[in-house]
Amino acid sequence: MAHISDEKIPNNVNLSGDRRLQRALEKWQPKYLEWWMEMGPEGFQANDIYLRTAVSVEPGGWAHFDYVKMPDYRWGIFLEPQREERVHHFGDFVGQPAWQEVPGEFRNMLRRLIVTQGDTEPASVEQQRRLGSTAPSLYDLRNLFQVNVEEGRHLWAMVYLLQSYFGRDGREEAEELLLRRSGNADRPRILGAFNEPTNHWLSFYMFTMFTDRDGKYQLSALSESGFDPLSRTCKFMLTEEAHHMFVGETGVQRVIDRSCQLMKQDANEDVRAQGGIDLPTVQKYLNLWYTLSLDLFGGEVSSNASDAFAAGIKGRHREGRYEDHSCLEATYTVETVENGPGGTMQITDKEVPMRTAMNEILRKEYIKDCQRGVDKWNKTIAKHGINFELRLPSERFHRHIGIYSDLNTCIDGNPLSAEEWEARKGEWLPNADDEKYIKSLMQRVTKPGQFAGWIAPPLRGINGQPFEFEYVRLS
Ligand code: BYC
Ligand code: FE
Ligand code: FE
Repeated sequence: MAHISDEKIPNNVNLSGDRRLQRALEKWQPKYLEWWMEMGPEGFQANDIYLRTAVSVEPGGWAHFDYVKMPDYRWGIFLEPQREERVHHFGDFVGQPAWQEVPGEFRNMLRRLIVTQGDTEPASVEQQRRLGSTAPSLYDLRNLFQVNVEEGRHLWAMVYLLQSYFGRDGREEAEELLLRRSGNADRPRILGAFNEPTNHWLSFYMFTMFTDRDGKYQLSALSESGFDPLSRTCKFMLTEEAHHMFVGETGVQRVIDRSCQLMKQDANEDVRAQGGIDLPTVQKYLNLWYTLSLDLFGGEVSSNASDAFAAGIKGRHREGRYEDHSCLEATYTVETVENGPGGTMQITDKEVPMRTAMNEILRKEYIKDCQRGVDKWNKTIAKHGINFELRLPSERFHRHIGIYSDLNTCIDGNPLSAEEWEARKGEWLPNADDEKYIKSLMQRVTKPGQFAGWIAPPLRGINGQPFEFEYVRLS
């Protein structure tokens, strides 16, 4: 069998000079392609798509645009260039040289973090695999596929770490990553949100807005890592993540824009009567995907998070901004939920060691970033002169992980009884009618430059092309 050449797998990890890695990847690559054909985008595998491919880490090198058939996409392995003098800059090993190999005592912790990260990448491709048949335009169809191939590359990035640094069990984990399936009862993906259906475009935009943004913060925390190969891999992944969040943020913004136009066209401001997505429904899908994504940060108080920080393996978002990089003495205030008198729930504040609160500290950064996006959406609504504001629900609302997981609350975070919750949840989360309505709108539009009636065109196209460019050649 021919050896994988640097031509076929663009990389900056000296693949052609590393026989062991080459052999491992040569075994894994056909299984990856099998997975891609079975679980990747349904249809369109033989079509030419106008895609961006990373061909080097040099400025400009990772943004090469051309028509490519997805199975021929050059999934490569790129790390930020190594800096010789890099040291641990938080945790218990501050000032010591960053690790270039996996230290034995932290091997399991590191493998678990890499596997968890790796698992989300193919999971998202699986969740999105049927969206192509209902794309609102060729522009959006192309963006979906761009996101999909890059999530595929993110899987390669984690597989590279497993195969290069973990020996046999790393290779086994790399195979397992191709065997779990999003939403499958017997072998589900690891984290909650990655088993939820994303089967229409409103959910897709909310997913790329909120769930890919979790990716940004998790990758950012891992890019601070004292395990240098992990840090360098995550830094490069972050450059691709920006486009995924752009797809989500502008996707929702275009839905809102269209919705506002339709409101003004109708005497009763009835958006659904005109085939649009009304703002209260947008709010419900925001509530759903935002809260599912909050869960991805883990428990507010976590000994795992504390251990990872202590080991210098997972830091905070932009760790350099903080003054105290040891956090051994510091505390952090979190809420606790306890049973109060007469079956009520009482919420009180509690001080916990700062290191155990690292999941919550990261989540708070994420929330700020989400709020910035929602503010932008609200500007679009205000520009139309419409009196409506979208907002982020309370952190306590609709949670399944952490201190609020047993608590029912309204969107403002005030406790509700189980009966009240059952009776009212359809006010805040998409109900069966909403789902049915949104799905009824999902009709594909295939002419270049045309868009479905429920979404406005983008302001500009991709890579300086006009939005009426033929982003996907359908014939
Ligand atoms: N669902 O100590 P705890 C992305 C588990 S997205 C199910 O509170 P810890 C992307 C947890 O594993 C970024 N289980 O939390 C986006 C633990 O299990 P064990 C993904 C959950 O350990 C879009 C137990 O509950 N990257 O890249 O600090 C498209 C107690 O947990 C969940 C990462 O997540 C959940 N939501 O874990 C494509 C980075 N949350 O040990 C891609 C790597 C927690 O008791 N992962 N559990 O069996 C991590 O950093 C951490 O594992 C977590 C938090 C963030 C998940
Ligand atoms: Fe990713
Ligand atoms: Fe992503």
